[in-house]
Order: sequence, then C-alpha cells, then structure tokens
Amino acid sequence: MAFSFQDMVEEARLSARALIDYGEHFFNPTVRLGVTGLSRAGKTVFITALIHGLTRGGRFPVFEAYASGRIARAHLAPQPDDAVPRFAYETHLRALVEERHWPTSTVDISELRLVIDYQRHNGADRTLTLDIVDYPGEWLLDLPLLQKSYEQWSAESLALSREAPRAHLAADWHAHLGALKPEAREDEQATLTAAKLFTDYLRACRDERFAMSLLPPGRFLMPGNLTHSPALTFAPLNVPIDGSAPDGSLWAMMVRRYEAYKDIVVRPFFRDHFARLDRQIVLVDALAAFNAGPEALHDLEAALAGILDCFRIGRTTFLSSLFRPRIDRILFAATKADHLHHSSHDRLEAILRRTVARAAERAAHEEATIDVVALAAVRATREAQVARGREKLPSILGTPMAGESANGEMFDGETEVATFPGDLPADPEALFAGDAAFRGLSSTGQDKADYRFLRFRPPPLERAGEAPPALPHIRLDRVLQFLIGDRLQ
Ligand SMILES: Nc1nc2c(ncn2[C@@H]2O[C@H](COP(=O)(O)OP(=O)(O)OP(=O)(O)O)[C@@H](O)[C@H]2O)c(=O)[nH]1
Ligand SMILES: [Mg+2]
Repeated sequence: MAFSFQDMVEEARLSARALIDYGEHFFNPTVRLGVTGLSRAGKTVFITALIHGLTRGGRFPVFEAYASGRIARAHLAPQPDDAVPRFAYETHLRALVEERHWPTSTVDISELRLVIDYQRHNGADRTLTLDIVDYPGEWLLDLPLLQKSYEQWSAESLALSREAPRAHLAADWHAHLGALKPEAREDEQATLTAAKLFTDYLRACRDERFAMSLLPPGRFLMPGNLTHSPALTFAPLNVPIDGSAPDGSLWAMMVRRYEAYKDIVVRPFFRDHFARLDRQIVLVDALAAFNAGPEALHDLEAALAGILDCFRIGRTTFLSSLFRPRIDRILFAATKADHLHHSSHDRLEAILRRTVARAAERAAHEEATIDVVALAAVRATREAQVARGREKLPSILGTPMAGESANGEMFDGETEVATFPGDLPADPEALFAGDAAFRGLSSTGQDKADYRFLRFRPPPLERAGEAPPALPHIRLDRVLQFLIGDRLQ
C-alpha cells in the first residue's frame, strides 16, 4: 500500500497523541468506551442508565465486581477533554425520572468521566477511570471513505441508489444527474442543486417507513456548524471509476470537495476520537428495521458490516504497528428489547448475531473479541398473560407515547395498555429469506405489517424513601461484565 505525505503527518500526530494517552493510562488505568449507533438507536438512554446504575445502585447480578460488593463507589469526575462537550447526564436523567420523557435527540459527540473505586480479587484497593464517549454511528460509516476515491464512492453510491426502495426516493436526484455533464465547466449552482437533491434522497431513506442505515456521507444529514460549507456541497456523478477529472470541470470541483470532506471531517474524527478508544459498544435498533421491512434489514446488515470494517481500516490505514487503534472488545447490542416478551429476547439476540455474522467471520482473525446482546437500557414495560378466548397470550404492558396508534386507536400518553408484540422467528434465517420474507411499512400499511412496535413512555418509578429510584433494565449487567469486567479483576 502506498502512503502519502498526508498519511505520514497523520501518523505522527496519532503517535504523539497515543504517547500522551499511554503516559496517563500508566499512572491512572483508564478505559475509553465508545458508545455509538445510528440516529435514534438509544445511545443517550444507554449512557444515562449505565451511569445512573453504577453511581446510584442499580440491580446488576451478572456484573461480578458489582454483585460481589468489590466496587466501593463510582462517581462522576470533571470531563477531561477540553474540546469535547460534556454528556448532559443530569438533564437526561431528569427527563427520564422526573418527567417520564425520553431525552432529546443529540447530534454531536459528547463525553463523561466516571471513576470507579474497587477492590481487586487479592484485596488491594484500586481505581479505574471510565471515559464514556457518545458519538453518532453515521460518523463511523464515513471512515471507509478514507480508502475510496471520489470516482469509487460515486459509483457505489449510484449503484445503491438504484436498488429498491431507494430508486423511487432517488428519482428527482437521478433526473437532475442525467442532465449533468461531468466534463463541463465547474458550476456552483449545479453543484448546489445536486448536493441538495442528493441530501433530500438520503433524508427520505431515513424515514421510519424505510429505515435505511447506510447513508454516507454522515454529515449530510447532521451538518452541525458545517451547514452550507463547500465541504458538504458535493454529490456523486456518473463518471468512470478509473477516470480522471479534466482541470476546471464540474467533476474536478466535486473531487476537490470530496477530498475536503475527508480532511475536515473524517480524518480529525479518526485521529481525535476513534483511534483513542479501547472498547466499543454499537447500539442497533433492529426493531425499527423489522417495522420497515426486509430491505431495511438488509441495509442494516450492510451498515454493520461497514462498521466492523472500520475497526480493520483503523489497523491497516496507518503505518505504525506500535500505535495502532487499540479497540480489543466490540459489543453489538440490539436495544429496546423491552418491546418484546422475554421469550423473544434470545431470538432477538440470535437475529443480531446472524446480521453481523458474515462481517464478524472476516474480522475473526483480528485482535478484537466480538459479542452480541439484546438489551433494554431502560425497561419501559412489564409482562402479563392476557386471555384471548381460551388462549393465554404472552403480552407486554406499557404506556404508549401520546400520538402512537394501533388498530385504529390513538393513545393519549397516559393510559397503560397490554399489547401482543408478535413473536420473532426461532430461526433467524426466516427473516433473511429474500424481499418477501416479512411484510413491513415500506410495502404495506400499518395494519398489514408483520411487526409494529409502539413507542412507550419511560416507566413510572417506585421511590423508597429519599434514595433515587433504580431504573429497571434488561441485561445491562451483562453488557458491563463484557465491556469492563476484566479490568476490575
Ligand atoms: N422502550 C425503550 N425505548 C428506548 C430505550 N432506549 C431508547 N429508546 C427509545 O429510542 C429513542 C432514542 O433513544 P436515544 O437514547 O435518544 O437515542 P440516540 O441514539 O441517542 O439518538 P440520537 O441522539 O438522536 O442519535 C428514545 O427517545 C426512546 O423512544 C429503551 O431502553 N427502552
Ligand atoms: Mg443521543
């Protein structure tokens, strides 16, 4: 592989940063835990519940250090990185506990430091610092761009946009693209229109009816302070993969901006955040894909493969073997399992395992250990058996959010109802058997879809005296055991 001057500079910066981190970690053992997932996957709720559980006494029987009483105390410490926003834990917790509302959507990276005082198995007192970094999964899916030329990226994006259900959503953009001549003189207005139509198409794909996952470049849908900047104003063109752009052409302008996107957005993210992580949890909203249909599930599979590739790209892109990205444990977690009866939790886990299987096999020879889990960071439902005729159906009880509807009934956000969420298949392959494997919102109405998961409000909590109430969860302790259990021996 050829390395450019830029790669060398990048490598030097990475190494310097890694040296500083190494020095700090030597005196003060630290785990940097990355929490990621696509938009609405459940990152904010997960981190809030995790911190709350560790600092205020959650019920974690499977988290050994905690259950055996070896953790004396866990407390928040000042956020260490001056340039990264602090994770607004207190605000998010208040929303959940006091108001029974889910936290508002977050679009940027944020970070929080938790310090855990514990006793080793041999009796010695120790401290582990846990830095938790919340960042959008969309940023991660940008990393593969580092290895792609503009022409390659254009060809891949175009091929993807011609598949169902994307082709329909891309019609306006395709029509505009058909009239563009890549070799013609550069033209700001044509570029602006192309970028806008391309972004509209990406946004339409994200709608809950389609729930597509693979939508790079990530910042097009969450531009933040780069809104309208040239680095975000480009789009794919119909150009040959091995062609090169004539000087002064529209094509050359797109290439320049695509490269600027990599320089301004992708490389700094890699260097300042991704390369510094030790452990990673990837949250996945599989239920949103079941709601939408088989295409959404296939897209999710491709996105997860892309995410797993990122961990490899990190290892092969940069020169040094000494300061390579060091993530050694990756957990894929299907969130919101409280929407299912517990009899289906293992099935959800099996489906997620199947979804990441192919990509995980390829990654098997890498240093990272990979696992999957189905969890609910905050359990919003209870379980009950509801009689229907002679049958007893395993149901879940919860308060649907105001505005949710099912079977023609609109909910007010106050009334608790029992729903029968439907069974997931015992054999995950059943869901992957082609585009007719199950019916989702992308091809049929709400009433005919095979899965329809309602959104519930956070649960009412019982207070015992002054102590803050514990948040109910599903398998959060298993997650903790996998992610940091070995560092608390
Ligand atoms: N029932 C249930 N719903 C959840 C849970 N976690 C998240 N949700 C739902 O998913 C939505 C998104 O959760 P967030 O934690 O805000 O997701 P996020 O990944 O931080 O989303 P962005 O900040 O928009 O990227 C919430 O508003 C809830 O409706 C859970 O454990 N149980
Ligand atoms: Mg968030």
